[in-house]
Amino acid sequence: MSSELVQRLQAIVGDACVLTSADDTAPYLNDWRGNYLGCASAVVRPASAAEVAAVVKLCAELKVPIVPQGGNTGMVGGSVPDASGTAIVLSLKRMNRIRDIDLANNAMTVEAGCILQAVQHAAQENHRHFPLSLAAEGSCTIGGNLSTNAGGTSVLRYGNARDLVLGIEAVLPDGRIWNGLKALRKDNTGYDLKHLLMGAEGTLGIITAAVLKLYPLPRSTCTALVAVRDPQAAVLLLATIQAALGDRLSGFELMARICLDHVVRHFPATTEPFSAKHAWQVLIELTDTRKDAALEDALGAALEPAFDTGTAIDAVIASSESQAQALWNIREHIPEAEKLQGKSVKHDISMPISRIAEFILRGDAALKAAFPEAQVICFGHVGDGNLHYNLSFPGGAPTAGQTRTANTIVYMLLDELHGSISAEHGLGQMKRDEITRHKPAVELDMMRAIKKALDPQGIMNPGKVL
Ligand code: FAD
Ligand code: 2HG
Ligand code: ZN
Repeated sequence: MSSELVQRLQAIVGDACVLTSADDTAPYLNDWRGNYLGCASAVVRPASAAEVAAVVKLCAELKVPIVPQGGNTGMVGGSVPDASGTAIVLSLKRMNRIRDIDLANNAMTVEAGCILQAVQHAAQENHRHFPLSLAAEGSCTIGGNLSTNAGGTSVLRYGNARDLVLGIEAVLPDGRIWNGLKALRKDNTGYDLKHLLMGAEGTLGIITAAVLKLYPLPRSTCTALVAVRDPQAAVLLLATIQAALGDRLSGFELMARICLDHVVRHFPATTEPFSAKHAWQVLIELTDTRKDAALEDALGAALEPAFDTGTAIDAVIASSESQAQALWNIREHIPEAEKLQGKSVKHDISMPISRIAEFILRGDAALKAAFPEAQVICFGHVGDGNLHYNLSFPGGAPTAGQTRTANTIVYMLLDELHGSISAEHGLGQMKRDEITRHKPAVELDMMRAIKKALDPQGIMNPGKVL
């Protein structure tokens, strides 16, 4: 069977694009965090939607599971096969063409394997802005971004990945190509099917291309780091800045002191932004499409009352692009610094913004009681109610028992605060019982019905999400 599969895959994509040796396949079989190690009968690298369709048709005929993969930067093991070796990994990386840019329609059609940064640059070269932005943008692909409905650092102004899409093209689990590449801003002709494929983490089909929305290019930017009294002060400051500056606020990122400690320790080129070590800080970004928008003055004025009330206690406003980049570097290096520090338990969670301070207060106390030796690494997209609330154990990697207890503490608190156990990274290989315990039964029933209808054989990324 295996050699029949390999030969027939070779006939579709060519011998060089079916990888089977251990050396060739290794980079596709583990994840960025080093948490999951899988096995596959082959890694297949098609170059077109027609080739993807032929591969999927073959796998449907032979009942071979398919794990779609983009840049393999996911945080939850969604792009890694299980250890059985029965699946193939279908890498979209060769499908990296920008098919079309329609400036009058502010839209760009790209293939799924385009690297996010290449998409941003293509937009910029055409005097447009593609706003999705995350630290993995040099390696993640647009197909992976849409399949995880990625968030990142400009969601509060522009929305999640799914909000940036007008249409998609996808290969369904039976091998049919669905051409949904309409570039329409209004289309109420029944169910909006593209939204089923987005955020499905490759369990309902393979996204092969997308029509993305483009925005006017920002011409003024102001970046600042503001030390705040505590998380409640960060939330108050968010409201103050939003009231004063509206949608010119494009980024609002919270960082606990420990995040800076890790970045400074592991990236020695980093300079401390303040002379004092503050417990909490927010990175603020303002943008405007006008050239001389005087954003620094506007931010200074908005911060004044915050300093008067003690909400804000210190601030640096970048006076050059390189200073702004240095501030962003601190924020963007947090995941890597955390990884260099050792394995951690990650919680990518969301809650109403109004409950963030309460969550941190109660979560910290409960985790401290359960694990006096552990440290909470708290940072994230406060403007979206999305925290990265990770736990690191000085003794080394957390045990399965520690992970489960930490998850229980965090997830129970989130249930009480009407939050979510996965805000932007997806579910991937998260424990099934942990997922089902925190989702209403009727929601799970609808998800299972959709999966069964689209993928009755269960070959698309099995064991993920559901
Ligand atoms: P992969 O990791 O290859 O795949 C992710 C999932 O999508 C898997 O389930 C896979 O099967 C599926 N998939 C991939 N391509 C397709 C396709 N074409 N069709 C169908 N299914 C597909 N995420 C955020 O949301 N916000 C952040 O701020 C953020 N920051 C990060 C910073 C770092 C340093 C790192 C390493 C990761 C970060 N991530 C972040 C997580 C990750 O980068 C995103 O989830 C990204 O969207 C994944 O893209 P990818 O191409 O690497 O997908
Ligand atoms: C970020 O916002 C990413 O930097 C990664 O979503 C979060 O490493 C994490 O926990
Ligand atoms: Zn994030």
